[in-house]
Amino acid sequence: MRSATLPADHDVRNDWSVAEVHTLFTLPFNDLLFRSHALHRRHFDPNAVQVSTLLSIKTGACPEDCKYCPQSARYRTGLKAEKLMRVEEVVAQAERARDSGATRFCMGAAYRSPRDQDLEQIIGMVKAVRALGMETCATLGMLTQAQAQKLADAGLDYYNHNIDTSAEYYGEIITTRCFQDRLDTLRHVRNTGMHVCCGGIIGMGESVPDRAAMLHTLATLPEHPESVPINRLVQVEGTPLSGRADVDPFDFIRVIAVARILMPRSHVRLSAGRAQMSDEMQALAFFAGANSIFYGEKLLTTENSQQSADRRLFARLGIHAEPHAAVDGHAQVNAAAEEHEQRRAAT
Ligand code: SAM
Ligand code: DTB
Ligand code: SF4
Repeated sequence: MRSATLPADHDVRNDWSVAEVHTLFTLPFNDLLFRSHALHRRHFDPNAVQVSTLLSIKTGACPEDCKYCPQSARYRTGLKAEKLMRVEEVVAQAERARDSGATRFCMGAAYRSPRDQDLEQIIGMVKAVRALGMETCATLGMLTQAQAQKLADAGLDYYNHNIDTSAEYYGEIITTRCFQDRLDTLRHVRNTGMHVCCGGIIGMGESVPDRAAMLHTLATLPEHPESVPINRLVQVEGTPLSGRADVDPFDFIRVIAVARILMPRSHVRLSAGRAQMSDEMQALAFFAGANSIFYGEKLLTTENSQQSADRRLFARLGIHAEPHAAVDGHAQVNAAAEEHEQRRAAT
């Protein structure tokens, strides 16, 4: 372990080797969690979790063939397709989310890539949601450099674009685009200075080396994504991936812990799949380093944990919602972690 006297910036590396990441996955569970939790405390208030709400602003009828996704037009899941929402409807939903305690609002659209005329409408949403004082995130599929720039100019804080799995396993899950397409969009987003939100899905039949390779790709990008969603596959009947055995909960927690160690200053989000997790499993995920959740009745098209259950869980664990990091997410979060350490030292 690194010495506690080293500056916290020393923990941030972009030169991880695949072998190092593999080694982390083979650590005994307690050793891995001890290490990830220690790092988590150095960089964040360990009792604060960011609360984010998701909204599907354009649902279903997607031309892509992602085998996990209920929104692909190729699978019969019974999902009703819906056109791009109007700006006023989106703002009303964002207000509701803000009033129930969310500080961040993520708008998702089932596109391979957005049409320029739709992007104009979405830009209207970004501006209006930002005006409510919320952090904004959008996930709209592949973007050209010019499209990414338009979103950045509109003030979008984060763009979500997941790599989902390893480069090696990608072709087993999606055939209508390739891994490099994802990396290209991520580069376009990064070039604009927007924050990057990028993670993946666990439970699609991938191997542990695939999980290690996925996290290795994220942790060796020129800059770590500021937000790293780790989804547990939500199995939707009619999609090719439904009916699989669930991932072992401890194996899922290992992914959270390794993500925390590799990207110590990023928010690691315990994303899809919480509705199927016990409170104990979620508590372990927070201990391992997860510090962001989706809060609200729905994810995009599937059920999320009940809001009342989340409020009870936070109260039982003494967790509070992280305040909105308006200007520089990292700087504010580090300040919060320092404050927490001072409070702890004083008691
Ligand atoms: N169409 C855009 C794209 O693919 O980038 C944006 C929306 S897409 C639904 C956003 C992400 O949701 C996917 O990259 C995937 O990681 C996640 N996702 C979709 N279906 C899921 C499922 N059944 N279980 C877990 N995560 C899922
Ligand atoms: C992410 O990584 N997970 C979210 C968000 N980013 C867009 C989406 C989860 C979707 C789960 C399946 C559904 O509700 O359709
Ligand atoms: Fe379309 Fe995105 Fe679903 Fe893939 S994950 S089918 S691109 S909505």
